[in-house]
Amino acid sequence: MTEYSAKDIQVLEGLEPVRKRPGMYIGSTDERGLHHLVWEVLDNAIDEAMAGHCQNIDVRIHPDGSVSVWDDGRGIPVEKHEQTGISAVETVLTVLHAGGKFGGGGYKVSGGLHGVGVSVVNALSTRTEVTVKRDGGKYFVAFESGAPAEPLKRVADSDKHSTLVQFWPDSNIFETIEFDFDTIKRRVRQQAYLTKGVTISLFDMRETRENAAQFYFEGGISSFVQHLNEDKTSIGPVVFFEQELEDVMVEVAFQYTQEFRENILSFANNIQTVEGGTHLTGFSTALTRTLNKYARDNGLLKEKDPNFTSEDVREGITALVSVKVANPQFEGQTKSKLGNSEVRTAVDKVVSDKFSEFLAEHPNDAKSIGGKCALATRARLAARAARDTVIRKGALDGLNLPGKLADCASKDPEKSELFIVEGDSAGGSAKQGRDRHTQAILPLRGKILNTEESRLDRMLANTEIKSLVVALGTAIGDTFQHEKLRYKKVVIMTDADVDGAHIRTLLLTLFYRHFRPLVERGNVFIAQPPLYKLSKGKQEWYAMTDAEKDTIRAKEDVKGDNIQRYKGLGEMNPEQLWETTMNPETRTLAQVTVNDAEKADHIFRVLMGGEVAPRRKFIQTHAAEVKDLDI
Ligand code: 0RA
Repeated sequence: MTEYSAKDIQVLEGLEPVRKRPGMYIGSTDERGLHHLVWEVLDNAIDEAMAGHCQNIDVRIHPDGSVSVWDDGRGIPVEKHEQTGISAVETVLTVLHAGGKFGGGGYKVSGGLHGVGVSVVNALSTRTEVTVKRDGGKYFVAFESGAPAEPLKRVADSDKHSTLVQFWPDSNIFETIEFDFDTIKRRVRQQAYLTKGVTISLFDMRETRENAAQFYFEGGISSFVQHLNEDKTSIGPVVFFEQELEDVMVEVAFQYTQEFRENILSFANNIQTVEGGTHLTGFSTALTRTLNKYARDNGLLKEKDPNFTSEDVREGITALVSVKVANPQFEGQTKSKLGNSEVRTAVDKVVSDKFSEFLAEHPNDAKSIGGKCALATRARLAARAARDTVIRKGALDGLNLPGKLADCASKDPEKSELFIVEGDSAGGSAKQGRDRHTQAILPLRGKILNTEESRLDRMLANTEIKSLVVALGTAIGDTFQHEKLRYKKVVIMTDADVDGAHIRTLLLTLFYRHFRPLVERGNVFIAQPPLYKLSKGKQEWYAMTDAEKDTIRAKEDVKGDNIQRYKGLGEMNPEQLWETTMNPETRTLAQVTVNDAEKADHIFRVLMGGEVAPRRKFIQTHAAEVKDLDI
């Protein structure tokens, strides 16, 4: 250690801010922040692939809690830097933002957004090991909490070139250090689609879930669009354009579907730009202009008809817009909005030119795409008319709270909670058990709540949904106002059986599609009623899971028939419901994330949508998971 003490101090000073305020560097220290570490390391390997130096990437989740990323790129340089006396690889691992500062413009394009660098990963890990093969040798270096632990040494000869980074996230920093296979798989798949010619393998080596996936997509982003549309009914083929224009590499793939919603993903240098930006604007403008011109020229729009709006031409589209640009400017709240104005012009021109050409050369596809836009326009006008009627009737008038709603006394949204309860009987228990100052109860009859394939106008005609919308106070669709939300917490409370799960999925889908800001701002929760009640004499225990039940049973020596399995909320009396599920002091609430809601939306589409094949596949795949199917 003595040999390293001086540098230690320097390094610790360098990385200390990261350990002090991890959120500033990786956004958060929850599950998301944890996975950010993987993205950071993976992005480095992807950069090497984008520069054309790497064909294979291998990601592993290890049983000891670490993740490793291996690539067969050039290898991080290992030679000593003249001035600092530290090797390049050690610099990259210990100096903030050092990632791209050496190597003399090795990358034509580089991510640059997550560019916080792998040193951040190092700082937030108890241990990080790097193995590099290059320059005829195999080299190894290790760090602990960002500080050098084992100096760089040449451990063997090798004629190969590769980089292996393995890190053990610090449980003192992260709320959880459990990596999620599906989350990583989604990301790996996405990156593989975006990076032509690279094969990315993913292995989950934890004993509990032997799992592997490998991704290689010859078709690049066209395959991605195809994948996204797997369980939708498509209109026309996947359209793909690719062109480099004024130093901007533009790749666009899209396909129309019979869905109502659009699903447009945009990327700059392989980094998803969730807030959009100039590439998206360019795409949307060109799409609208081109389709309007086509519709006018071909008599689809008559002289008196107004133009398609950009919403009309995006209805049902699944699109991927990916650009590579030398100096990406990332703006916006989460630095995920592309700002380069030259990109707008480039994307606009590529899409205008090539899409006009496509429409001229494929008259049948052109006809069905044009028809879809015309349908979207008619539906938009009809929905507006219907909504106006509903609003005029006063149905959404805030003053007309639904009769079934047992509102709370408090009018302060910060203090108020809305429980959406399945069924009238559970609703009764909840009304009696609640704290009437702060807790409102809205019983819904679940079966009626089938919103799939429904448009806004039809949804608002559904009394159950109307009650919910009025109770929330926010209105819906393009008149939605988050400030009007009457309850800070909106809690879905359903039975712990298959029907309950179904209704929960329905409600989550509804929130995801029509009240997304509530999900994004963390207003939506799922109540966690207990699965079991155990009793012995006058003592009682509640268990949320099977495991918990077993523990209590062993510890308290509770015999067989003193264990009650709750099938429905209605089986609990009001006091029990309050105590176990509603009392803020003792209850557990699960906050719904956009990710959860997105999953529910997907499940819902598969289960309720028009396509039969994906539904059969889903049911076959998940049949084993349905344990208590009471029919
Ligand atoms: C800078 C320069 C060179 C390679 C890399 C960085 C590099 C970094 C990572 C991170 C993960 N895998 C990587 N592979 C390569 C190239 C220097 C040269 O050989 O010219």
